[in-house]
Amino acid sequence: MGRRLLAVATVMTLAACGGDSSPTPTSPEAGTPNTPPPTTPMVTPLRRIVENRGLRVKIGAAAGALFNSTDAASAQYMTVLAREFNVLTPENEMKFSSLRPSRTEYRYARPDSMVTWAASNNMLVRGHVLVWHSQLPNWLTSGSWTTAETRTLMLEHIAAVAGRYKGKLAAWDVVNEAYTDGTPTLRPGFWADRLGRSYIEDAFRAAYAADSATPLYYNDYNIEGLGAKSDSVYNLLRDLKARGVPVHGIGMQMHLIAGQIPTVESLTANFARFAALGLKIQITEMDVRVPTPGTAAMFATQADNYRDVLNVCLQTTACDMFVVWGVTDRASWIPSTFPGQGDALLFDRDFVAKPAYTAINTLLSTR
Ligand code: 9MR
Repeated sequence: MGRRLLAVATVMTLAACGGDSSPTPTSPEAGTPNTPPPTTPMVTPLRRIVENRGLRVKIGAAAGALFNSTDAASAQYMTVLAREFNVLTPENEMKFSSLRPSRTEYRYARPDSMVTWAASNNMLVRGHVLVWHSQLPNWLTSGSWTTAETRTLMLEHIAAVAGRYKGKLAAWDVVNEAYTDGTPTLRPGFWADRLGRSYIEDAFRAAYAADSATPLYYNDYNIEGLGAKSDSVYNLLRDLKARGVPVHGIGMQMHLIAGQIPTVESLTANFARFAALGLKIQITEMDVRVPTPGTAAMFATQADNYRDVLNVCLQTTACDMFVVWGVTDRASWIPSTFPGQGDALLFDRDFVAKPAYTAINTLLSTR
């Protein structure tokens, strides 16, 4: 698919540069401030390109277990996260099961620390996620709730969590993955089974009531190109918009397989039809998995795929954010979910920038 940038074959060289306006990064592990870290690319970091050039599209990463942890790689992780990205999405920390060990207890310490750290690093935060069928606590899923009680549980969760972060987020994923794959219908699950399809609009209205200033997103996967599932989501959002439900954007997760992504034409046409509904578009969880260990050829294909998707976003006025689902191949959801696959991110296990990094850095630099 598409042209291949010459640059993608070259793994980034290993010296410091830091970019026009950013200080020369130093490695927290290197000990001596004048010793550049071994994996700092000799290019302007992604966020600095975006900021220096005033590009519309912000560039982000999901932050997960390595964020401020005791893991030996955490310091380097934090350095790369702050250096390269100006958006942070908590990978799991704002999910129902993470936040609420019981109906009355809320554990905000870790997501709060991410929001505070992001602000101090001049980064935006995407809130993820208010209503999803997955990562729900046992006290909730094993309870025998009436329909009315279930609805109250959903609404009180949204009011509390969206209220907590009111004014602090750049977006909320309000409803996540409401449609099945294959022949897309409403996905069965805790909320849908008890509340039916109306839970979707009720969730958006409740999020708006709690925080009317933050753009509210529907987020899903396998909806990036034209197809039966994106048709279903398109019809849902068209209906919600027509009835005045406060939904402002569509999150295209973009969990892709190298070499098997939708065509640029399909992505472009699909983005255009959602934009025509008056919706913003954000790429919310991009990764491009390869069979592991990845080969140079697969990483070149992966780089093409990253570049093509970013380019569609750059060319679609409504698309204003490009978020990757993790920082380093050292920490990704993929190997445990798809054994034998992984290496899907921009930095390898040692935080060395991969051809995919070079491809998007070059694209941003030449836009
Ligand atoms: O990356 C997340 C992983 O650590 C969790 O174990 C998993 C639980 O289902 O969720 C992963 O993130 C998902 C995201 O919240 C929604 N879209 C799909 C992502 C990958 O599964």
